[in-house]
Amino acid sequence: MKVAAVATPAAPGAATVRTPTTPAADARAPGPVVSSHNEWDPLEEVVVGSADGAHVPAWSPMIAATAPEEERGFFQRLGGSPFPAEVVDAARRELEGLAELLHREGVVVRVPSALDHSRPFATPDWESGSGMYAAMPRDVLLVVGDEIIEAPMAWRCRYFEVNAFRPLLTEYFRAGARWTAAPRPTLRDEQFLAAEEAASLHSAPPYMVTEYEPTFDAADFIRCGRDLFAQRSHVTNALGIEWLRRHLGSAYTVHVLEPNDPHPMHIDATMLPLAAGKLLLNPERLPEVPPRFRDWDVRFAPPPNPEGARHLYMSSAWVSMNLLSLDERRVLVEEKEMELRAMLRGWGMEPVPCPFRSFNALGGSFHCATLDVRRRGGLQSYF
Ligand code: ABU
Repeated sequence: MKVAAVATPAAPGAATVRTPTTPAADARAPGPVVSSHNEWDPLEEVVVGSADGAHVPAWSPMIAATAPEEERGFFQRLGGSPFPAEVVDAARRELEGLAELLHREGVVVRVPSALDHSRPFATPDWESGSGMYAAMPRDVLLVVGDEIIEAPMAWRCRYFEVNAFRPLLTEYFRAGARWTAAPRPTLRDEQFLAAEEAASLHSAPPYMVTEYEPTFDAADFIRCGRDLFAQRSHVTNALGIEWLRRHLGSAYTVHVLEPNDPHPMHIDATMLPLAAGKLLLNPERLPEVPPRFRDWDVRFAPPPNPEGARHLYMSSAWVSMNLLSLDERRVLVEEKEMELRAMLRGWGMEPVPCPFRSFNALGGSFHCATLDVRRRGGLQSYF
């Protein structure tokens, strides 16, 4: 096996979604280039992920902990190989549709640079037969105010995924953003519960990552101004949450929730604040309103629409509630989620339908596939 010490450098400016990109920095309205404090202020600039060259992660206990059991054969057959072309093509078409919709709404759309996800790579401690993709900027990067934070991700195959976003990060940094990388975990074997250790537990292991070093995926955090809500998961450990808490300092409070999720990985199909005072909850994972939200208008998402059965290789069907807000009223919803659309209308919101069912095969939906780099609005407390 040919092993490269680092992944292919990203080609600066290479775009995978044919959509107008940001005007030159000097043509942009004055103000911070990166500024996003919550999930709902009016959206001005967003990164949309790319399905190009997506590879299936190799089967391992980490994958087994979060992938639906019925898809085990898929990973065992294709792990380390490209996702089937029809899956990637359909996801690419939907990403293009999403980017065009956002552009029509006046949002500046940015895309990651091309990265060769087929290349094996290694550190002094381990090797990975391939990378994965750059489809989910939400997992990789966390925007808190004018700062973009690179997440210390726990899946080895995602170790260099951030490289697809580096040209953008450099550009944002040049334009005044703060740019931080959380301490890069070594991801030695000690970072993971051993397969036999997991198997010896009476029930499913609570978390596959140990507390060896801090790890987190950015999608395990939800932002509500001065308050962030997090969960521990198979990729986010207590040290990772503590690292972010100390890094953000006393201006922010990081709350840890304990959803009832047997396969926790990312909190954005469990809770999603849609506006100041409006919270959408997953009725299975958070059947009781977290105390912090008792003064909010909290509603439970209806069950996902089973119509148009498709393979969900890396997520649950609850990606139905993985939404992206254009502002406090308008929110992107998968077009076939009719019950959710009706529920949102009854809540005084305007659901904006967008086809995105095929993309779900890659493990997420609108929130996962995007990173809101700039929303109009300042830092506030909502509690
Ligand atoms: N990665 C988005 C969350 C998927 C899930 O909770 O099923």
